[in-house]
Amino acid sequence: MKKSIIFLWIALLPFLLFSQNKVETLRLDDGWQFSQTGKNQWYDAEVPGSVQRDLIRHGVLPDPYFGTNENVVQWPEKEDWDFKKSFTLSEEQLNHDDALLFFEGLDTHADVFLNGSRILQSQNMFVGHKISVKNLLRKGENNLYIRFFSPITRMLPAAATAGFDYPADNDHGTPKLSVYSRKAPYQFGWDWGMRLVQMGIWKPITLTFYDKARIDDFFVKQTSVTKEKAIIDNQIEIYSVEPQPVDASITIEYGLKGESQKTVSKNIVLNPGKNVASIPLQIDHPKRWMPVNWGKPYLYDFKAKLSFGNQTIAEKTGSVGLRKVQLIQKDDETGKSFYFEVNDIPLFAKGANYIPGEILRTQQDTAYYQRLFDNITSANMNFVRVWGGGTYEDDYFYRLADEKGILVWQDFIFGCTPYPSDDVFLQNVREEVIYNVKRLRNHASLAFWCGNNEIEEGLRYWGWDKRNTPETMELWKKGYDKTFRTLIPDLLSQYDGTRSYIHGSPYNSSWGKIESFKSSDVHDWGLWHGRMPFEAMADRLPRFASEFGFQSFPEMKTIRTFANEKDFDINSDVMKIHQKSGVGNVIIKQYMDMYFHEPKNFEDFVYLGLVMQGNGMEEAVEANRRGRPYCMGALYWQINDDWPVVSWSSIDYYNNWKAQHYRMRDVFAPLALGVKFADNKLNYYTMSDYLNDIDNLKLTIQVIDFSKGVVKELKEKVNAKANSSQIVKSIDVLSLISESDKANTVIRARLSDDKGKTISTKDYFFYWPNKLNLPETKVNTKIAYADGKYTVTLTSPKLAKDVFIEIPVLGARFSDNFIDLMPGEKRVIEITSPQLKASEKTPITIRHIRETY
Ligand code: NHV
Repeated sequence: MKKSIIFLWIALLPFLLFSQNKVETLRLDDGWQFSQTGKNQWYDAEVPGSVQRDLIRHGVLPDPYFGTNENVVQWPEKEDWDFKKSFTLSEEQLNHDDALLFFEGLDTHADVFLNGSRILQSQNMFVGHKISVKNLLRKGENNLYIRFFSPITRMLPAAATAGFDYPADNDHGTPKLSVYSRKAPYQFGWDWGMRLVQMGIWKPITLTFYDKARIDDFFVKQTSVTKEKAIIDNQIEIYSVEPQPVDASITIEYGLKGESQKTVSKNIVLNPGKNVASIPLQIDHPKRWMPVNWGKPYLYDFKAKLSFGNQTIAEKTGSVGLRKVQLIQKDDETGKSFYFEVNDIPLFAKGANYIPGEILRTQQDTAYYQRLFDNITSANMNFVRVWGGGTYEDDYFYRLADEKGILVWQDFIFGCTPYPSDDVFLQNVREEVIYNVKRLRNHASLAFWCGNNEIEEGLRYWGWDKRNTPETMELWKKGYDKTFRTLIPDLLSQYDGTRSYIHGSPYNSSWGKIESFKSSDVHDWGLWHGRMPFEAMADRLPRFASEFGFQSFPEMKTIRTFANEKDFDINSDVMKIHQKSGVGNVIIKQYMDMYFHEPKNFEDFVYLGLVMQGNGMEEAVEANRRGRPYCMGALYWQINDDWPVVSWSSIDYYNNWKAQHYRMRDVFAPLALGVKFADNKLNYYTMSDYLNDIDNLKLTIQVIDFSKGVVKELKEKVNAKANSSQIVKSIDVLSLISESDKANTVIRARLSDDKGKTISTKDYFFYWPNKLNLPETKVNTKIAYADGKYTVTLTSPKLAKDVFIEIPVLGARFSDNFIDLMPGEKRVIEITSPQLKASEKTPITIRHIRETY
């Protein structure tokens, strides 16, 4: 298990750069021990980490993912846990004016003691704590002790006195306690998540010695950004430990990364304690941060320096992209728009919902985030939603988004249930909002804030009123307004003031009420939960699709990591524990009956499910993208998993792309072909994100018989209009083939540039596989083996549909997969992984649809 080091960068930043002032920061992550309270049986702890993560590491708990082990790893949630550590300090260190202990994150209910004094009572895992401890420290050995209280036993009295149960259906515990703690909801279970209610030090701890004053916060507030001018207010929060008011100066150094820097300075008087300073500046003709495909995500370096005379006391830096992002909700002739403008240009949002990447959350290291963003950009996304059932993300997440030109939709961490709204609870929420808004507000990628996931939709439409009294419903509705319509937006205008906000997602719609689609983002669960066919999605366009998705099993090599051959049955205990949606397997089977011949066995079932999810979701996403400008976004549910499980993800826990991720890459391409079949016509679309028109493109349309190959070909010159979707060619199908040929014909369209290079291809089948006359055929493979890369050449005399290439190496990357191989066509697929060795010739297997029945 790797240790996350990314926090260090942020924590140390103010101090690393000016050793002349002898600021010294110690990391207090090493040498921790932990024990169950009262047991006095101490184990080494990894910090950041969690009790459960450490118990697994020490073999006290088994691998929680394997078999039915989830059942036997639950007991630690009901116990309290103690953590202790000693550290040594020198006289010199104690001679500094102040010592600041910084707990970046404690999960969740904890009392913290230092040398005999209780210095902190933590009750919110999302809030970091800075505590001045100079008076408590001593030369030689110092002792820290943290008692973590079970969130279960701690919150039982709350549930016992509430007078009602919260409808937190995703919380797999009884009673449902997740709502009472400000703690990642998904730890309590979700419909794709195992339950592991953790405790522990989940972010780093540092101790910083400094003199005179420190910079606590540096907000580069973008008051206005246009092509001509960026107007910026630098807001700096300083804490002075000088006993008297003192003269000081602040200098802001700023400029494009790597280029010469300008400065502005201001003299100030620092009073003892907290001070705030504001330094405005203007940048003419800024190089604006642009999302991916629209230009470069330019970043400026900003540095705030605090000086006494000519001695620099403290510094803080920020990497800032100058841009304007707005959510446009305007009444129009069809309802109310819901789209984002970036630098005044409407953007079609392409992307996915992101859940925490690990149930053992602290395992997410820099490599994890790099891989995630590689998966995001490789699939041609420009948007990602950090969904409200998980956590606010680590700074590094947003930094990568800044650097790659990806926009982030940020939910506050509330989802799918009402929450308490008493004063004590709301005070806790207030601290959390302030802390996280301040932590994240400099990021260019952070596009906007959303209060929560689906709470209002639940209050209005999920039947909670049938299970609860009118008084309870009233309490929840009032509580909703207090939290999401008053408290959070008020804090945002105070602490951000540059971003759009909606109280919740969906904003004002429900998937059962098609009328509501006209004026809101929509979580359209008509597909899947509503059991509507994929085809229906084209007729249910929302203004912005912020959730919709379809489940699949992960591929066999992932299943083999947690199940044995004897468990390969959807009704086995092992498979059932890895399917958290009560209706999941029934729905998968129902859809499969609609679209495929019954598969021969479990492995074929798994394979067909992947194909169904991939092709079906491509159809749904494409409908959204063709549907712009009415519909301006497609964020599917969900990109990732937090353990190996059956879920709606497009990439499984072990980083294997499911069919869906390849299809998302195709349909999200900056310039992609789309096709809609209606009234026996095929309407071809260019769907372009580029900001310039592209002329002189060639559209080639081939009519391909499953056995005979190409029987007809048409060529056409077309243009792709900038930042839009438009029909470029309409074809009468009966001019190409007869009605009866539809079952054995595929129409392949190819868009190429003036040099003949393929930009996008689109295969159109008139039916799903159970209505097609797929020929029996054998796919021939030739494999060239090299270290790190296998190259597979595939051919087939007849159509082989949805060819799946498998290799038993977790996380191996394929240049393409789940492909249609046309009669006589040759396709070359590269498989890459550091684990591949030329000498080993790891076996590759091939599957296609006709072989499954
Ligand atoms: O079920 C898949 C996902 C969830 O994992 C996640 O919470 O926000 N999902 C489904 C829905 N929302 C979300 C909406 N679900 C329903 C609403 C009303 C009736 C049935 C299902 C995500």
